Amino acid sequence: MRDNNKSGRIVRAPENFVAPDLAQEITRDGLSAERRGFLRRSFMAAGAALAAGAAGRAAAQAVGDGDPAILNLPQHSRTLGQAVAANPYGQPSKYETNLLRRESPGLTRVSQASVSFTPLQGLFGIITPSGLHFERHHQGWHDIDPAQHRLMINGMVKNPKVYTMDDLMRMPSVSRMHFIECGANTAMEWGNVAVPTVQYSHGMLSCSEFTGVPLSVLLEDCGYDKKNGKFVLAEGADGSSMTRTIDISRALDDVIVAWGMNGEMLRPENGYPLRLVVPGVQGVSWVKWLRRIEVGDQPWATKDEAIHYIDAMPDGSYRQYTSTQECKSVITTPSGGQQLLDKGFYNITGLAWSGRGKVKRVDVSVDGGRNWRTARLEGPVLGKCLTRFNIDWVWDGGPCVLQSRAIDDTGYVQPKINELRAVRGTRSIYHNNAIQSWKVAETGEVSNVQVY
Ligand SMILES: Nc1nc2c(c(=O)[nH]1)N[C@H]1C(S)=C(S)[C@@H](COP(=O)(O)O)O[C@H]1N2
Ligand SMILES: [Mo]
Repeated sequence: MRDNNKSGRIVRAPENFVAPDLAQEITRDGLSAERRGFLRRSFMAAGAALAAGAAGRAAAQAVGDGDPAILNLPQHSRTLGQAVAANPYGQPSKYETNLLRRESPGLTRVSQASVSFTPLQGLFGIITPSGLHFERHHQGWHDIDPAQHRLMINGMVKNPKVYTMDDLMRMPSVSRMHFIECGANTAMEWGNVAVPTVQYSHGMLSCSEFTGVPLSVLLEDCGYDKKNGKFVLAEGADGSSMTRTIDISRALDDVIVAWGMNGEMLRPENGYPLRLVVPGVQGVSWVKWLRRIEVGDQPWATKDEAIHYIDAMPDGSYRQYTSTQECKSVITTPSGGQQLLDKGFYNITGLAWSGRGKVKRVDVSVDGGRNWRTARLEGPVLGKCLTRFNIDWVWDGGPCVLQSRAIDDTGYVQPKINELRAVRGTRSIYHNNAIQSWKVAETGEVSNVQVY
């Protein structure tokens, strides 16, 4: 195994960057005992291990080794199980209770204006279970009575209208799978390594199937001013006065006024009964508890676009109205806080996405970016949606650095952290789409590092 320290500078997370209660969470975080076991059990069976290379030691036992868990008929094979509808709204197994969205202690002063992060390290495929969708509220969430909720469309329109939920749900609807990423995802990592796990570094990211009426249908219905209507403003019904400007070409393209998420109504935390879905655009524009759309001829310069959600540039200026989430990827297993239990075969897996279209290719390096191999993309590969990738790897037990690099169908290549810093500086909060590095130590411990 090469010593990566010779060419790349590897900076370990300084211990004091992890708040004490956060440090405590790392041990509880993400991996249940079962899932840790999964890392060990994911060694391939004998035949495949041979194909994967001589280093792969088959971890599964040969039949006849006498494992009592397979030789003895367990209680559940000999008794009557529970009745249907014992649990009318299904819940995860009691063995999976460690998989939770989590708040980063001390990140914000109050929990009503905060974030809970999706546990990416424990999820498969591309869909985020609705109960684990990340949350970002500026003024807390409400469970709004849909019978009382209204959507008004006004401004530069011939016929301003107020819609009830029933009115909206009678209209022709579409269902599409899209990711949502907060513009501040990975914000803590601009200057240095700051958080221990992928849940905290990348967990302001979720992906769902959303159902609703295209905004273009509603704008047509109200007779928007096709000559002078250049922008729309979306406004939420919570106390945060959340408002964002969206240009009309995007509004007419793929924006959805959505009530459905993963086959059921939106969860209250995610905007029930109505939210805007703005594919490829940072989360803040996905206005929740949507109550008003105004058509206008110029951007509104509201607080959430003039002084918040702006990019601090290295020359001291600020960039407003950045919206598209650039191409990005991250390895979710193995990732920070996880532990490889033995050398041998592993299937490295992660997520890639682009706010500009489809993911074309994902490369994976296990030597800190010197050599790259192309990963498998698991289907479906959809535009402005998460794409799951995986690649086989035989760990020889030596220290190494794992990275993924995504390329989208515009040809844009996800940058290294130092490349991004060269053009964006380090004072920024938003839009950090740099390549993520995970260091695997000889002990099998995986930690967050930055490799230049
Ligand atoms: N009305 C309203 N809409 C809102 C917000 C909010 O606080 N109020 N937060 C925004 C931000 S910053 C993000 S990242 C996304 C988060 O959506 P989620 O909570 O469903 O993950 O909602 C956006 N829409
Ligand atoms: Mo956000």
